[in-house]
Amino acid sequence: MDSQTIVAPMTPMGVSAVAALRVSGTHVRDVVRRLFGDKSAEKLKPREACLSTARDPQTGKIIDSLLYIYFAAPNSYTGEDVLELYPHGNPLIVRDLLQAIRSIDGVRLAEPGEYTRRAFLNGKMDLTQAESVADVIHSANRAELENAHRLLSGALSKKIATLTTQVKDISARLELDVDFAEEEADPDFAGWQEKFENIRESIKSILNSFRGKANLSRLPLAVLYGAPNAGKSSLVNALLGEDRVLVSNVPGTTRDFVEVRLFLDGGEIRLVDTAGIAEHATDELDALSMKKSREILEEADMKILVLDGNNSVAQNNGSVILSEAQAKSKNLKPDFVVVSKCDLKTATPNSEFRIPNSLCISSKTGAGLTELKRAMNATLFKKQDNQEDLWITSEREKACLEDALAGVDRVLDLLHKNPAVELLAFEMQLVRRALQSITGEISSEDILQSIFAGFCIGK
Ligand SMILES: Nc1nc2c(ncn2[C@@H]2O[C@H](COP(=O)(O)OP(=O)(O)OP(=O)(O)O)[C@@H](O)[C@H]2O)c(=O)[nH]1
Ligand SMILES: [Mg+2]
Repeated sequence: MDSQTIVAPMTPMGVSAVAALRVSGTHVRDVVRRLFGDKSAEKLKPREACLSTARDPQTGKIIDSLLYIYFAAPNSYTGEDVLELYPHGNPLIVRDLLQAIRSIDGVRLAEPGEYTRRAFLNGKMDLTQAESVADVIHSANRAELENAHRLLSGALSKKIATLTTQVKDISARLELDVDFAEEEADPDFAGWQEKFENIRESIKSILNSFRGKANLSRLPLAVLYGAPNAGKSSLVNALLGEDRVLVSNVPGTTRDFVEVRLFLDGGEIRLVDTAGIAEHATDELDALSMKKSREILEEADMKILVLDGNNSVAQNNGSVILSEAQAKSKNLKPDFVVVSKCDLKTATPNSEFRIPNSLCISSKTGAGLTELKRAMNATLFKKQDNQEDLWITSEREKACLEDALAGVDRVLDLLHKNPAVELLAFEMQLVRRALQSITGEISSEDILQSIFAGFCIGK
């Protein structure tokens, strides 16, 4: 393995209260000595937080007063000696500290995912766990995060280990038969067939659970739309709890759609405020705005129609939108209807307006907003049926499982035909190898390269 010591920031470059850097490798003690002095290196104790002043080893200039913790191998994330440093979160300090550590002999900047790669190579985790580290960081909602945690704790590894053992056991029996073939032992083809049918089912069910990588850019999208002046922009501000988008009593205030991020219980979502959709456009710009509103509605996971509860004309207009929606345009069909401005006395929902998914709200008083958020959460973060069970997210693991499944099919085919046991043993070995490569019991430099290249630096 690469004997060089690596260093990288763990936190993004930006201003924050505290930043974090990590050093891993055999030169960790040396780094402590050069930054904090001989005494600090001598009294270095594992897992003890030390407050000290870091100085540039070349110039002796103060870099920062900071906290650091040492983890002695093998009891660290990577399994090597590790030093974590927590300077103030000023990018100038982080750069200076990084530069100072890199200038020490035997230390270089870490490559993406290199800490986790070393953790895998040192047996701290298997490949499914290493891959799930990226999922833990990039999960966009609670369900994904919980799944990532299940993967990280080794839930998939356990399932794969069970399957591998089952295949190994049968292979071992078979190999006995190959060795003692002249004694004409009777291979238990029927029994093995049943076992392989079960293995096949298990592999298929893991394969069917595949969902793709956790991805922050796949946030669910809710779109607010409705007649001009209905109170859409006010609702965006009220949901965010801050004055982010422009509000006025002039219909047509919002021209282009505006996207904001909103946190709901289940996770983060994209919320879009659109230009009001009237029956007729007043001018070319108005027509263009309405066209854009309709376009973004096509992408929406939840379309929320806002009806002006204080304006019967607008409400009728809303009803027009709604009836048009129900009559022909699938795009305008709302998933949820909000009747706005319920703080105003005249704001009573039209009695003919009976829609199951509707709610009266006020952006002024906040009435109904909690219920609206709950409804959005329920639609955008639907509960999964297999909440307790896990799903796989790695294309690589999926490909290995497909290889294993194809192998199992070949084994089953052979078993039907009462084959030569050598052939059967060979196919079983291929199944076993496909399963073992999922957890990385068998892996190659190329595979590791492609897995860890997708990680961020510092992980
Ligand atoms: N009393 C009261 N007034 C509201 C409420 N929500 C919005 N308004 C008022 O209604 C007017 C229109 O609000 P906006 O949020 O700009 O409406 P909009 O739907 O974004 O309008 P366009 O961008 O023109 O399509 C403003 O004068 C708001 O102050 C509410 O809950 N209560
Ligand atoms: Mg607006």
